[in-house]
Order: sequence, then structure tokens, then C-alpha cells
Amino acid sequence: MKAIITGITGQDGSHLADLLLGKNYEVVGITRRCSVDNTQRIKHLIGNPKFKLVSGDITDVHSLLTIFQNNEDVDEVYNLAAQSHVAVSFKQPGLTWDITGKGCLNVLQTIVNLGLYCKFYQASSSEMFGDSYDVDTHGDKYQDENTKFLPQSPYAIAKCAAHYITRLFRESHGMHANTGILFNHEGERRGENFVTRKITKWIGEFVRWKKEQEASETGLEWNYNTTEDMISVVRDPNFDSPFSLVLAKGAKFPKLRLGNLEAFRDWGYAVDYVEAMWLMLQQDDPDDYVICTGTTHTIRDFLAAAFNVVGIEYWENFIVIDPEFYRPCEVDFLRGDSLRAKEKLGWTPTHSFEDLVKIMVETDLDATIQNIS
Ligand code: NDP
Ligand code: GDR
Repeated sequence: MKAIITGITGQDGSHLADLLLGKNYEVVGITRRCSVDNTQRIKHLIGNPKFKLVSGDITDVHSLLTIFQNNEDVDEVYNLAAQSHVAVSFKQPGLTWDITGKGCLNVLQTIVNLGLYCKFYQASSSEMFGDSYDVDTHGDKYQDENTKFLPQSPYAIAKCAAHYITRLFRESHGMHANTGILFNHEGERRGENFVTRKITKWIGEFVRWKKEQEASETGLEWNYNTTEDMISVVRDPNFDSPFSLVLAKGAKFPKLRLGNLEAFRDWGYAVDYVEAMWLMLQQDDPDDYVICTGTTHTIRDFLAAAFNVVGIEYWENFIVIDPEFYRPCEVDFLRGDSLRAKEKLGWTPTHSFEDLVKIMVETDLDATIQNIS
């Protein structure tokens, strides 16, 4: 079996490549030219004879044409490439449209123009629901495949366009074209400017800095003055130490700057979610599937759980609320219902919210400890 993955260098692309190579697929990943190395997440795959990177960009139809012509025997195509940051999409709406919306059309039309028979997966998103939800018999809010879309960002609008284009190619060209409406999924490979990873990476770096301070001198007092942007360490005035000058130099650490902490997200573990993508393409008939955990938490909940892993209870002391990270429009509540995926694909998530937080914090702690040694 041969698969083409767009967005191979991203979080999901890398996990999906791991999964498919484990199933003995030949994997062709499309990467775009970058001035710095963007292959960090797939470094471990380079050199694998079944894994190949080809240069291309989903906004450039010519490059897609060449890639698909060279891989006419492809069985499965996973379109994961996107400008995937919601806040960035407000600042670069045109670019987001070209990549996240039109890019999907470029891939689908290339497949049809070349007359290829392959199955197709489109990475749709819970952001498409935006402000919309249904209410179950217990009075709880949820979203599933029948919930209407009410997108709240240029990113979500581009994803809606790609979603409907995929459905159209299914209907009009008879393609095995599927969409996975995935709710937020995270993990140790998550991009550092998404809120979960931003938090866990900060915790890893803070713990490292604190250890360095404590190793350099005893008798320290910690100062979490909530009116300041910095966490500072001061010497106990009754403790006489010759190292006070050295300590004073590096004795401040910037607090974690975040935006809205009140939004609810249905957070799952990325490794579980790429399995669902693959399962969709193993079915006889194409469909649309919501993929989620069915539980929801606020960013506050995530902070409390993440700081708890390192034994910190009063996490508010370490946070600065910064308007810079607020969005012009927010999606306030997401909680999915993935009954269709359970019944048709046999898919359920295997990691809880608590598992996810622990994996992420512990990975970032390990990374900083390796840095020290
Ligand atoms: P990432 O942001 O980690 O990865 C995006 C990938 O797209 C990167 O490999 C990036 O390449 C690539 N890319 C961006 N622009 C182009 C382009 N013009 N041509 C080719 N490749 C391009 O996203 P995730 O892995 O988290 O998500 C995968 C997909 O799933 C995305 O479409 C995202 O919108 C969607 N999604 C994600 C969810 C999540 O919670 N993670 C939930 C729902 C949907 P480069 O490394 O060069 O930047
Ligand atoms: P989201 O993820 O927008 O849901 O999109 P993100 O982690 O960026 O935001 C989640 C929530 O956290 C709030 N927030 C902050 N967000 C970021 N990035 N940085 C901050 O400092 C910050 N402070 C608070 C946000 O306002 C928001 O409410 C992700 C992406 O992976 C999309 O590609 C995907 O489609 C959806 O998940 C499902």
C-alpha cells in the first residue's frame, strides 16, 4: 500500500507516518521549502527505505501535478497541510484561505484530472462548529456530524470550504472522499504556539530555571508578586552568601502570558486520532466522522492539571493575562459526540485528559533536564 501525506512535517503528519510505516505502507510526504529545517518531528524516519520526502506546496498546482504523476499507484491520500493556527488566520486570512481552503481543492482536482483511483482524507475541524451546538436529553451541549456549522474565524471558514469541496467530490466524482471533523488533539509533538504546549513547555523551562537557582545557592525566597511580569528570586536577608551577585543576574524568569482562560475544549491525544483517520479509509463507503473524547475542560482546568504534575497548586501566581493573546472572535464551547466513529469504525480514544496532560508535562520536563546535562 502507498500513501501520500500533505502536512507530513506537522504534528499529525508525523504520527500518521509512524502508524502507516508500522503497517508496512510506503509513505510519500510532501514538504515545502523552508529557510530552516522543518523536519524535526520526522527525523527518526529519514533513512527508512519505505519513507520518502518530496518537495511541493499545496498552493502550487504544478508541484502537485508532478508529485501525483510520479505516484500514480497511490492508494490513500491524507490532506493534513494547513495554516492551522486560528489566531494567525485573523492576521493572514488570504494565506489561510489559499492553503487551508483552496489547497484542498487543488489536491482533489489533481487526483481527478489524472484519473487516479485512491481514497482521500480531509482534515476537517471542530472549529467549523464555531458558536453552534446541540443540547442532549440531560441538557448538556455537544456537537456531532449533524450540528450546523457557524464558523468564527478565517481558519474555520477555509476549513468549511474544504469540507464541502470534499463532500462535493464524493457526490459528483464518486470519490472515496472522507472528512474527519477532529476536535483538539495534542501531545508531545504539538506546535509550541498552541495553548497546551505553550503551557507545558513553559513549565518545563521554569522547573529547569528553578533547579538551577536552587543549585547555585541555599536560603532562597521565591517572590511571585502578582503585579509584576516576572517571577523573581531574592536572597533571604538573614542568610549570608558569597554568591549573591551571581544569583542576582539570572534571578528573574518571565511569567507565562496567556489570553482567554475560560473557553472549553475537548482535548484528546494525537496518537489516538491518527488511528481514526486511517480507519476511515479502510471502510467500503466514504463518510464524515466526528472524532473527540466527549469530555470538555477550560484552559484553567488544563493549567491546574499541568501545574499539579509538578506539585504547584497556586498556578495563578505564574500567569499574566495578556490582551495580545485574545482573539477577535472566540469559540467558547466544544464537546464532541463521536458515536458514529464508535459504531462504524470501532474507534474510541484510549487516553484521558489527565493522561494527556501528564504525557505533555513529563516530556517537556525530560527535554529540559536533558538540556541541563
Ligand atoms: P500543524 O500545524 O502541526 O501542521 C501543519 C502542516 O501543514 C505542516 O507540516 C506544515 O508544513 C504544512 N503546510 C502548511 N502550509 C503548507 C503548504 N502551503 N503546502 C504544504 N504543506 C503546508 O497541524 P496539525 O498536525 O496539528 O494538524 C493537521 C491538520 O489537521 C491541519 O489541517 C489542521 O488544520 C487539522 N486539524 C488539527 C487539529 C488539532 O487539534 N491538531 C484538530 C482539527 C483539525 P511546515 O512544517 O512547513 O509549516
Ligand atoms: P484552537 O487551539 O484555537 O482551539 O485550534 P489553541 O490551542 O490555539 O487555542 C485553544 C484555546 O486557548 C485559548 N488561549 C490561547 N491560545 C493560544 N494559542 N495561545 C495563548 O496564549 C492562549 N491563551 C488562551 C484560545 O483563545 C482558545 O480558546 C486548534 C488548532 O489545532 C486548529 O488547527 C484545530 O482545527 C482546532 O484546534 C480544533
